[in-house]
Amino acid sequence: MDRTVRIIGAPMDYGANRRGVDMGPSAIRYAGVAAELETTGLEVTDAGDLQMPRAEERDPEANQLNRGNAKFLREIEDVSRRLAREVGETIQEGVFPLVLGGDHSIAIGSMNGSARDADLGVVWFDAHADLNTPETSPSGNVHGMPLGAALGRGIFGEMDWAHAPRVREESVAYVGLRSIDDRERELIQQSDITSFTMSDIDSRGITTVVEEALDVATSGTDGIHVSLDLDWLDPKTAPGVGTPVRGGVTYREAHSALEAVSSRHAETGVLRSMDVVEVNPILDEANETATLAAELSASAFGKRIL
Ligand code: 4U7
Ligand code: MN
Ligand code: MN
Ligand code: MN
Repeated sequence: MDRTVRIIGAPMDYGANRRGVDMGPSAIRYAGVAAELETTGLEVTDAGDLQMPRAEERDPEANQLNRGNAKFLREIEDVSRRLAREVGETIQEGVFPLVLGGDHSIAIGSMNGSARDADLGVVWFDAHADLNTPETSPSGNVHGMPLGAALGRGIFGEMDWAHAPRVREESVAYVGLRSIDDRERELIQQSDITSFTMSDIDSRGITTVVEEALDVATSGTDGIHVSLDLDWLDPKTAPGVGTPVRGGVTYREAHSALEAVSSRHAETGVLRSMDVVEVNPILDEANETATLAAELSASAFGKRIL
């Protein structure tokens, strides 16, 4: 790949119940993400972390909008606006933004930045659908809402920092779902989103499924955003995540999926932006999950393990 990658740390910890994902960017850097990426011949720069107040210093219920249950919405708005600007400017410079989370609510900012000058397809590697809104969320945790936000569902439709009008349902593909809320299931069924569950991977294989997801996201768009939630993997392989769900993809499947992304990019230059989220080193053993996050990022950019 001929591009420079800029690492952007987004130590957001407002979107989930269990504190610790704010250490994700440090843990992934410590695991050697820059060196991993450089093995593929890429130039790598690091923009450092976006500054944000610690969740403990804020009241999750303060300054809330008068509808819905979303926690820390004002703080998340502030970070999302700044992250979107940084991602948008990075792409304009011809540099590839790799955003390290932080909880998955950072994807609101990444997708808004990436979709500023482009119709954007999205491939969402996750155990969860993240399609809730403040009206449907059972938890109020915004890490379960970033796709609902980008697609402008519910009150997110009124929020310009959340809604990314150039991300359309028909260009969004889930890969690896296995934990969906009842309301989300209805929303997915009524929507034009394509969803590949774990059973699809069981029966059809990771390669076929990822190729089809890439077809969905690239068709009629200018490029794609890849969002990688580490809880997509099986918790035996990636224990350091806030919301583990049994029955996820294996180490091999994860690598082959991200390698398929890099092959598609090598053919058609489709990859615009990526985020790697939900690494919680507090819950981890020997920084295993962050190491995996670093390796998988390199796979997305062309590193091959035999
Ligand atoms: B993650 C959940 F209710 N759906 O909304 C919610 F099960 O970014 C979980 O994918 C969300 O890790 C998980 O709180 C968000 C819950
Ligand atoms: Mn998840
Ligand atoms: Mn997620
Ligand atoms: Mn999670």
